[in-house]
Amino acid sequence: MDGFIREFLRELNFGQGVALSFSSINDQYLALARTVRHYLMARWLGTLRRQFETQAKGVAYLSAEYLLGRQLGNALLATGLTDIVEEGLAKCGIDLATLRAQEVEPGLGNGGLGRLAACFIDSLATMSVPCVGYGIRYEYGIFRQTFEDGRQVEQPDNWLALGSPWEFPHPEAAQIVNFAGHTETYEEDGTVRSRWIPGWSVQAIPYNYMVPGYQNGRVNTLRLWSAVATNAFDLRIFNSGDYAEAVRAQTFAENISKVLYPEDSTPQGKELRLQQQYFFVSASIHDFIDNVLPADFDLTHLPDRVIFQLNDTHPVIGVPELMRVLVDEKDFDWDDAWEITKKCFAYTCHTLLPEALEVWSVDLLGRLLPRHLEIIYRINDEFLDEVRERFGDDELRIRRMSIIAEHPERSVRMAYLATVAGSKVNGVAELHSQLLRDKVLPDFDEFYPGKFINVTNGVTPRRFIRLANPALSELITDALGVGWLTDLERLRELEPYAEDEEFKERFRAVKAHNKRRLSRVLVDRDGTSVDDDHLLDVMVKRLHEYKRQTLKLLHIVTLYDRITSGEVKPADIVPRTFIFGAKAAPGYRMAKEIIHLINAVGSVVNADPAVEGRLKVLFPPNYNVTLAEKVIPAADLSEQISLAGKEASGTGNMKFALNGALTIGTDDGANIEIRELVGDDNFFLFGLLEPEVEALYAKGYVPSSFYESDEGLHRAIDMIARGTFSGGDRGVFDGLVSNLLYDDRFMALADYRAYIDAQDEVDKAYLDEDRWTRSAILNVARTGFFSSDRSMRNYIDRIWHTPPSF
Ligand code: 26Q
Repeated sequence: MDGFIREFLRELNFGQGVALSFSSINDQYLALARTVRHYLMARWLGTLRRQFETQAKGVAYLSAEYLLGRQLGNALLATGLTDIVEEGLAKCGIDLATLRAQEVEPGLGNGGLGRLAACFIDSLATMSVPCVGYGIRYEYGIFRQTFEDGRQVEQPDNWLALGSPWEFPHPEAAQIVNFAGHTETYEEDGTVRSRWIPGWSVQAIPYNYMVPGYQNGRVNTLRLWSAVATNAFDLRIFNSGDYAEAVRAQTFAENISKVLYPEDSTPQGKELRLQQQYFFVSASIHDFIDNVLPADFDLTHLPDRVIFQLNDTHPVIGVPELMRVLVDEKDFDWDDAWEITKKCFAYTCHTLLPEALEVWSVDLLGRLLPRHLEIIYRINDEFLDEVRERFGDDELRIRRMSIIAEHPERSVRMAYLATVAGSKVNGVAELHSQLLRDKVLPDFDEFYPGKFINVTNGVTPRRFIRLANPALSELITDALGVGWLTDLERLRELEPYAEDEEFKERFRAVKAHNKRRLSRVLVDRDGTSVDDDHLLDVMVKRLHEYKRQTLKLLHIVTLYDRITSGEVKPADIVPRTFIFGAKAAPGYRMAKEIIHLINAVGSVVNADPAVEGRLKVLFPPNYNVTLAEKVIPAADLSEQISLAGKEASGTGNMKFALNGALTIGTDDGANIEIRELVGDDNFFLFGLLEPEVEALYAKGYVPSSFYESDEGLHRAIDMIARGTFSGGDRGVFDGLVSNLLYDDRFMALADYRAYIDAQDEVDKAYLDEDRWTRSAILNVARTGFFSSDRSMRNYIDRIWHTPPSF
């Protein structure tokens, strides 16, 4: 410990340049972070050296998003230093928790997909699998959400402002990334070849981040790229004497990594977004070839050394990029290059919504990346030749399967390109993978037997159990001993404890403790609180119509109606606190209206004395990983209520179950697998099944008929329409109400009655404390499957073939 104190004070004095007595919390936090990273440095260098020596095959995970969450706690956990640091700081009169709270989380992702990437790289490091994560160092991550009069207002996320002690810039390892210009043909040895004369370029500067394995001596690397102007970029302009223009040119280049796009569905096809994608993918592929492989490496053997995993279609432009490198730069024959490329990529799909499938207009792509468009055309021509060979001139099939769509404008279907190029295509939960094969890409499934597989998502138990829920972790360790954190199926051994009175009592005490902890956090950040004796009912996830936050609202409004109409006495209802956490894409109007309504309902319900405090609606702004770590361990009930067939997997659902919340959920995504594991008695299932949803669409869904025939629903919608939550103003939520009555694409009204009935069952179950605790324990005991270590094992065995290294 004295060693730690010495190191810490050294960092404070010599790194930060302040004396302890004059240091700010931020000084202390930065010094501590740097001290802790020193402890990881030897492992990091060792990992890099051994990686170079063994030349083992590794994963290059390509993801436009990494939603990492705070780093300090995880680094302390990985090194096993937490206790020493806590005591050492205390001797200096410093509270570790205060310093941890000082860290601004890197919010370099929107939600599930970005957080999944963070969980995966954690698991790979913990399992000693060689992996480098590649992505973008956005200067501004996901916006900070505030509310003004209940409406969402976005603020820039200036996460780098107070310093970022976890990153290591390497300007000497910069890559050049080219854009635009034109292609030209030329002849060489009697063959006609094409080359790219780019129009402009930027520099990609890598910033390395440590990805420590859990107490295993391994530290992998996350390499995020930042864009800066090249010297050539502005030199010409400088020399022409136009200083202002030259500076403007720099700004143009640096825009590329400036900000994370806050849409997580219905991508807009913006040029800057395509620039971002190509920017990080091109830099990453070149980086791997230049810096990870030895200098004399024969790229024929590239598939023995790397698999590029495509996290959704965002990095798919890497496919024509690798082809271009091999054919144009390394003089490979096209067919040989294609054989190599096909073995080097695999693709994970994360959606089922047609509007979320990425397409780029040929016009835009051809302007920004003319050579890549040529390559895509050739890949498509040869692919369609193969299709013709198999199926004859089935013109409809050819049109359906073409990587190039003709309508509504000529464009590149990125998911098709990824499917044609990928050695494997995986969905993220059983149902999702099935629907992917049957509904989204059936022609491809027929054409490529065995290419489509499922790998159900997972979450890292290090962050989402051990760090987020120390009290539960201690209880588990008391029962099972150590080792479960890297072998999560061992949670099964908790099953007998579901009948153990003393364990149950302690389990309840853990939940109560976590609720109080959350309450303190909410008091500090928003001046709200959670009552000890309330059922804590939580819905936290991006705001999207398919996720159906409005269905949750209709439940709350119905409970409120039961009280205000006198149907039930407040004393007779099970007291509940509802917590919402959700960001809406800034341009998604309906989502923003739903946010407004949640806040409006909260204001009215929370302030109405008739409710007698038995219902409370909280919507802490700016839900992020940091808040998730406090909310999830406190929850009693997890809301996973998407329309069946729309949520690819969900990963929040797994985190809640692992922390002993019961799920109320539809037959969708990974909910299905959770329910199969925990058992019907320990899960509140409701709602239409996916085939029933399809059938209802097919026969013609009329939402208003549900409104007409269900009195509770009628009353709830009328309350909203009448202005109960908008000071009597009927106009405020008109768009939302009309949408529900006349469109309701995601069938909230069709599932309303089943949902309300299921919620009434929840109330009954909660009143039986013993039964509830038993179910909650069984949720923990039976969901070890959802460790991202298991997901990674599946990827390794079935897609990557990258065994653990050392
Ligand atoms: C694409 C192009 C342009 C701009 C933005 C985007 C974009 C960005 C993010 C598109 C989609 C996303 C994120 C999608 C996402 O988070 N999907 C979720 O992935 C989880 C992990 O697999 C699943 O659990 C969720 O079901 C799925 O919704």
